[in-house]
Amino acid sequence: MIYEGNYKGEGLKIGIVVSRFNDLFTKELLDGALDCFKRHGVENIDIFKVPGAFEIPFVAKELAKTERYDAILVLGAVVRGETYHFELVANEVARGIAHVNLTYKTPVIFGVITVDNELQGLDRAGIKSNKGFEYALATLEMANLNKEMKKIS
Ligand code: INI
Repeated sequence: MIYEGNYKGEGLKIGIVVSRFNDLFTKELLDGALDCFKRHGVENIDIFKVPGAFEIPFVAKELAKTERYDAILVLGAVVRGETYHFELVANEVARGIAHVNLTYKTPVIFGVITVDNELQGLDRAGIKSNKGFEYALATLEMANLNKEMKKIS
C-alpha cells in the first residue's frame, strides 16, 4: 500500500503565519500561497501576521496546539545582512518550526526563504517563480496525507 497526499483543498482548514519583515518578499509569498489554495478549492483560511521570522514559531506552536487546522503554512524571508543576526534568525526559525512539527499532531510547512541578497529574494518571490505557491502545494499534500494516516492509526 502506498500512502500519498493529494492536492485537493475542499473542506480543508489552513492556518498561515506570515512575517512582515522583508515584506517586499513575504507579501508575494502570501499572494502565491493564496492563489494556490484558491485554485485547489480551499475556502477556510486564517492568516496570522507577526513582526519577523523569529516570532513565527511561537504562533505556529499556539495554532498547532489547538488541532483546529489540517495544516499550517509559515511564510517568512530572511536576507543575509552584514551581521550575525541573520544566522540567529534563520537558525532559530528553522529549529522552532522543526520542534513544533515533532511536538504536535498538525503538519507545519516551512515556507521561510533564506537568501543572500534582495535579487535572490525577488527570484524566489515572483520574478522567476513564486515559492509561496510551491509551499502551499506541500501544505495541501501534507494536510491530506495526515488525513489518510489518521484513518489507519
Ligand atoms: N526578521 C526576518 O524576518 N528576516 C530577517 O532577515 C531579519 N534579519 O535579518 O534581521 C529579521 N529580524 C527580525 C527578527 O525576526 C525579530 O522580529 C526581531 O529580532 C524581534 O524579535
